[in-house]
Amino acid sequence: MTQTDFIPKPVSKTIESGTFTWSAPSNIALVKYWGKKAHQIPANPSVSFTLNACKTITSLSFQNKENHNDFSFDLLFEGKPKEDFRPKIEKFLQRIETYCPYLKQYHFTIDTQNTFPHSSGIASSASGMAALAMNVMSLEKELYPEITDDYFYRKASFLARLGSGSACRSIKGKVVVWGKHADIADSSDLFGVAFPAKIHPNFNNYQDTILLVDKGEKQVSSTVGHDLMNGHAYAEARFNQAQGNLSKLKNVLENGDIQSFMQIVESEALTLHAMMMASMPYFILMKPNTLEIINRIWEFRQQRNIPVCFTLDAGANVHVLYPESDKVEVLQFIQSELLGYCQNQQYICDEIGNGSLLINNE
Ligand code: 2P0
Repeated sequence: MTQTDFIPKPVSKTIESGTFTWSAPSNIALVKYWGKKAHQIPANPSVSFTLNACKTITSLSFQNKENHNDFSFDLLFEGKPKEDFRPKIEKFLQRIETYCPYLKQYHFTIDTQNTFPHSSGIASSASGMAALAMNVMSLEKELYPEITDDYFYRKASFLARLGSGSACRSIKGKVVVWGKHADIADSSDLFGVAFPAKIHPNFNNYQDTILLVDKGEKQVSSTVGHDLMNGHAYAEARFNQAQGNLSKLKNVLENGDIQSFMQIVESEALTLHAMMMASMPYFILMKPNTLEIINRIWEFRQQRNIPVCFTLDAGANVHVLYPESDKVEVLQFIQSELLGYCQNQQYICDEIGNGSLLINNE
């Protein structure tokens, strides 16, 4: 598919008003997206586990309006006006306008909330943009009832990507690949696709306990971080490495080799941060407690022979990944040895989930 396939024919129908509500989860990348080309095209393919508990719930109400010249919307966060989010939403609407030419016909009220604590250091852009894209597609489905389910979800991922790259991996599927890769059928730089092969039962309900090490504002936005991969000394080697790691991880997800899984995932996390440290300007998003936790995880793994590993996002928080069968022991370890390194001892128990969900359609 190409991007022109997502431009609809002129709409023949108008709807007066309505409301949809969708939830969309966050996701955690195993092979990381870090570096992009124009129009939110990734420099390398990535793959993520879809999360379940950490999500954004967004309602979109729409009303037909007289003037069709401008975007018009009110923005609420947890029911209260939130002007800070306006520029991001305005930019999103501008980016998707070609693909959703009907948007200027309506006034929107967007009301959004997250299930995870405010400023927890967990990025809400993935779940937030995914939930908004699902709502837009619900409106599109009203206007074009003939669109197929496949098109509906593909285009939702395509739109979400234009809002925030990683958001395209929060639409549908437990494991999602975004970015063209020779080993993944139907993979595309334009949208995420559900992992096409059967995933080994070792990864069923895989656990992700998120340790909140630092809940402060990030010193560097992800968008700036991505841009710093342009002209980065190690960029080409990194993009090639990600291609190779995705091939390896594809086999691992099919054959259930958790030792190799841990090796690839931890190497990806550390490489992501190594890229940040080696960019110009350089920056460090890990905190001393991030390293303490990593060392404790390695000690525990060696002493107890339990396959627990970590990954990192673009921040100081640590995602602790482990099989469901080891949940009791690992949670005991986290509670007794790792919570002291978390801000206010805060953590979130999450696990692999299925993607976005329609909550309400009026
Ligand atoms: C990822 N991250 O694959 C990588 C790993 C963070 C670390 O994608 O500029 O919010 O909106 O496309 O998607 C975070 O960057 O950036 C991210 P934009 P995004 O999940």
